[in-house]
Amino acid sequence: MGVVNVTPDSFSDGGLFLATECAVEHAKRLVEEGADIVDVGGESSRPGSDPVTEEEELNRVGPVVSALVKNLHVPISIDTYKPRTADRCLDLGATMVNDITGLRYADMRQVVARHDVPAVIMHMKGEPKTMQENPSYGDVVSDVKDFLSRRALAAEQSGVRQVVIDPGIGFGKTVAHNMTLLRRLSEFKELPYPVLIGVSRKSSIGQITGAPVDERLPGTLAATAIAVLNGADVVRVHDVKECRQAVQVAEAIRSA
Ligand code: HH2
Repeated sequence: MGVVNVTPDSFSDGGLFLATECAVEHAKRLVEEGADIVDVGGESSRPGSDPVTEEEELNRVGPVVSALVKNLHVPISIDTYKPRTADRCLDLGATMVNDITGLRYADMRQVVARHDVPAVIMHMKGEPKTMQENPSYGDVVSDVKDFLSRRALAAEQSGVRQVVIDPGIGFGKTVAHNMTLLRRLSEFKELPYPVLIGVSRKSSIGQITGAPVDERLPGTLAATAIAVLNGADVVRVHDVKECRQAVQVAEAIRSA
């Protein structure tokens, strides 16, 4: 899954693809490099970020989704927790919803069910503005797994038929929590859903290595390969070409 952030403030590529044409060109490149899904987002969720209005979010992502649906042959996912944004983008031809709040809102569950599309249910403790203020867990893997299991069940009860789960690396978690989730990722495979991981360029990699955000590709490749080895079915990344190769090698090792 290749990331297209149509935002002025995303942590690693904010402002780069704010103009529709830039976002579309970028998405085309990601597909040429091997992305099987393109994930379009219009609101940054980096720690400390402020939400944007539904109107602003739709103004950013609507034209991009329209253009991508016409120009690309891969599924377009919409990275939003706002039901109206999701509904409109699905009307425009997107075929997947990526919800960092884990389909918390009943309206969103209904939108996903009505369009009968897959949804990513991600774990986040708190909300982006405050989530990194001293997050704590009993056992992080059990707690996150319980949350995902409950949310997936609620989604299914609302008529959602295809759920993908995501432990939410960096969303209300310390470096130790994130590393534990990656090391014990195979435990999430006990649930009957595909697993998605987004670790690309994240601050944990910076905290471990000291690398600034634009120099975190080697760390991203290591974490991505290990996630795949431990069972990740989908990886959400910025550097598709490089990650694709890491995924191919990790998959070959996993199935050897
Ligand atoms: N991470 C980000 C955004 N959306 N969705 C899922 N399912 N999993 C993730 O790990 C995830 C996500 C944050 O990364 P990015 O989009 O690059 O940054 P920003 O939120 O600043 O736009």
